[in-house]
Amino acid sequence: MESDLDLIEDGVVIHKAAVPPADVQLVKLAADKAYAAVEAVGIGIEPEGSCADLIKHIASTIDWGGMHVSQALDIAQSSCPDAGAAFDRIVERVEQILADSRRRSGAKYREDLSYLRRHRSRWAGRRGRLTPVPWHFDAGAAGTAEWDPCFNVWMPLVPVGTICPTLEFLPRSSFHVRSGRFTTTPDVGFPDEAWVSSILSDDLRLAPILRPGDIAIFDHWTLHRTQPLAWALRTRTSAEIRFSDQPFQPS
Ligand SMILES: O=C(O)CCC(=O)C(=O)O
Ligand SMILES: [Fe+2]
Repeated sequence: MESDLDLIEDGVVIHKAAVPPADVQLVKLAADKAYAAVEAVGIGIEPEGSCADLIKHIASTIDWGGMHVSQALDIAQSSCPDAGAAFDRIVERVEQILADSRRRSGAKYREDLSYLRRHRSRWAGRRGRLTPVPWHFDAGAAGTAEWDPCFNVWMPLVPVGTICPTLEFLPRSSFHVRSGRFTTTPDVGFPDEAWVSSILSDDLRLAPILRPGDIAIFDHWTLHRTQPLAWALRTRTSAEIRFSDQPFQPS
């Protein structure tokens, strides 16, 4: 089921029940395993096995709450062997949805630009900290400008929009950027608050309530942020799966 927004015109579209919740659940199990392995390093437990170096590397960079989806699947491979195939099915399905939303052939999955991200609940205390992301354009903040056209398929692994933050979007912001109306747009990812307030005043904001299986697809010039919630009661894990017409070329 598709929302009445249009990806081309509005820069964001919501698809409910886009992918099977059972596949999302398998990816969530893998994510939970990978985060558990990485967080164990934080409390002094040495990782073992073939992914030990990878786990230690992620542990040293996990401050922002993220790791590559492919890294999580690798780490969890032995305990969740079906998660990789579940993720492949998800990618195949969203490539089709993306193609339909663009009314042209779909962009290709970019493993190198795709991440899991975890926000701690406020109750996590010393085990973690909240990692809300302020208003930004992925083109700058996620470094995807050079891969235009580029889309983020945002897929929460838990229900979001009530007790866990969803994303908040400014629909049509990509249209304004591309048509030059936002002339003060900095080409860096995070515009300053004053600039954001000046363009937000008369525009619709969208903070969709989503369940596992639902996705939000948005252009990398669509302004968005973590939904500000006074109380985030649960840890929220989500996948940001990026697609571009330009395939990744490993150097
Ligand atoms: O997880 C969040 O709240 C922010 C995610 C985000 O900005 C993104 O996926 O591009
Ligand atoms: Fe983003």
